[in-house]
Amino acid sequence: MKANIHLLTTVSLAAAIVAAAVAGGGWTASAQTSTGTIRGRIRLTGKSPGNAIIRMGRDPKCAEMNRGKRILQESVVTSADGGLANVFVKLQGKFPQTPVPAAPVAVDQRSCVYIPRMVGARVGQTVEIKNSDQLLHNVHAISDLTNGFNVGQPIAGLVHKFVPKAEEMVRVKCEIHSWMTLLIGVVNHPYFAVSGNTGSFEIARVPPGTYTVEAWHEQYGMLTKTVRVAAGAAATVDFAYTGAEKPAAR
Ligand SMILES: [Cu+2]
Repeated sequence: MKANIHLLTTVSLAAAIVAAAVAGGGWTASAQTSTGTIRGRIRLTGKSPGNAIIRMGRDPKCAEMNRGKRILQESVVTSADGGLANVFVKLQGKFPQTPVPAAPVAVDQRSCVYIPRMVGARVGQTVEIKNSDQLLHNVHAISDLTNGFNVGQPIAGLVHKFVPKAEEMVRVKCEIHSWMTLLIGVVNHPYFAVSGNTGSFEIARVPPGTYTVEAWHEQYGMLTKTVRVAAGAAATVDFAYTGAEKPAAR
């Protein structure tokens, strides 16, 4: 009987340590060994269609800020060996609630483009959209759910704080400068990433299990793959778009 009580205490203590690690949201030793990592690379196997030159003449102030530069859309951004950037990767499904990061996701409007073009945010996490240009931008979020808003930012330094309420890919545009596009992937859990300039991505601290990984690109839409994540290990999931995929609806 005494042994049983001792065992119960030990188990409770272990559970408490795990709970504390999760609540803290930090990268602790126990989180490293009790969870796994998903790494991968996204490629465009077909020829890149290239990106259109942005004609900023509609707003002379934008044209002036970019004088002498050739500013391209970033619809299909590839590296020399075919890595595809700005692909939103996430795990499908529901997960136990974890704390939403206190740090905001920052987006800038600078020289009449959004920087970066794609970000990810948790439901309930603040997204700060700043205007660094001394001119009027209009920030218009298009949502099928409850993430929509439409605000004007007439001067430099203004920051619009937006707290997404529902999981969705939110497209943000500027009604004044039609070429401006921002994509905010809103997710209910922390298991998401945006592919970088080499097409690589990493999702850390994933609870062990089998998942469907979803990749979404604004021109080529969605691809999915199944992955098995083991504690203390890294699983690899690569995606390849041919370039013949139909444009995504949003
Ligand atoms: Cu604008």
